[in-house]
Amino acid sequence: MRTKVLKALKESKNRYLSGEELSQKIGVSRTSVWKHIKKLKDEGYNIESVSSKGYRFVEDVDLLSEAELELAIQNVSLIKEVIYLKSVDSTNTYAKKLSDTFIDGTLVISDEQVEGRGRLGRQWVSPPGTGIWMSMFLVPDIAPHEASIITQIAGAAVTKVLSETLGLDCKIKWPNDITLNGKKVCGILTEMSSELNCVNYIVVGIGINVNMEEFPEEIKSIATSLYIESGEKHKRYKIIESILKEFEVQYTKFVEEKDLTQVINICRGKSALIGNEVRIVRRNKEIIGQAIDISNEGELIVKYENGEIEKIFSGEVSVRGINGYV
Ligand code: BTX
Repeated sequence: MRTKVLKALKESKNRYLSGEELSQKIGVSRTSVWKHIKKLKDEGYNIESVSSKGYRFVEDVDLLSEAELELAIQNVSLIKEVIYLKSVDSTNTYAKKLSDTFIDGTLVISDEQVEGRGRLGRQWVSPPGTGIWMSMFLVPDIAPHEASIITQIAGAAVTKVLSETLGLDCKIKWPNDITLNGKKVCGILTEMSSELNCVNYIVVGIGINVNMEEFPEEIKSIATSLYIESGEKHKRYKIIESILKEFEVQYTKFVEEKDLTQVINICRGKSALIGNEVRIVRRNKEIIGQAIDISNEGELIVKYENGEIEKIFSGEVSVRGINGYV
């Protein structure tokens, strides 16, 4: 119901909506309207109440709330349910812990993560109020060995939105990071529970640094945010909605038709690695090679100094650029 109140207020732009108008539009009592408005104000929405005129949405703020996220998923049929948390250890951990109770297409979003996770037990810094920390719980009918491509589907979706909608020239550092001007702006962590031949579930965790003005000392040299690179603050809910829509299109094409054409085109076209020297770290052994392409199945193709060519599956190795972060 609160979602409907928020929607009506947003749609009326600067115009006042009387309590009567709102209650008729939504089909609840005026007291109930008042309660929802109060709750929205408590959450931080700037809503003006004038006794003779009614309510007015003063300005759109960068706020995440259950009502806002319900609106964001309205046109994304892949997402069936959204869970919004003010703070959590990690949205991926949360989804995995509650996997028995979750349905396919559950989205968990938190304003803050206090134990955000990267790959191989690394930490993901996730302060409140500034980033997108979200996990999609999905139950695709695919084989376990196909699951790693989901990271690249998510990466392609984020990249498309950041470049086409926000006009930012981002790159994909295969397989799971997105960079802006050589620094990391987004990380993706896909985790899976499976049997030998079937996937029980997949959790796709996406972390995007949106409005941070600075980063802790330990990651300052490698991390950046959309705000730092664009000089503009962004509304997180808008970015979330665009990414979910784009992810839905590409994910469905893959799961239903095994079609990865667009995803691979984006991963190739926006690759931070192709044409560059990379250091392949495998079981503490390092080999230098040149990233020459990404295969149609999403593997990184590397050529070594001895002329040997290898296709690398994601997760198998750690890939680092020779100069600086990428
Ligand atoms: P990764 O292992 O590729 O990157 C982790 C490394 O990135 C860290 O060791 C650190 O050097 C650096 N780092 C940490 N925090 C940040 C940050 N905010 N911005 C840029 N660099 C950083 C990448 O792992 C995958 C991250 C996935 C995060 C999402 S958020 C929602 C979901 N929940 C969760 O716990 N993880 C995922």
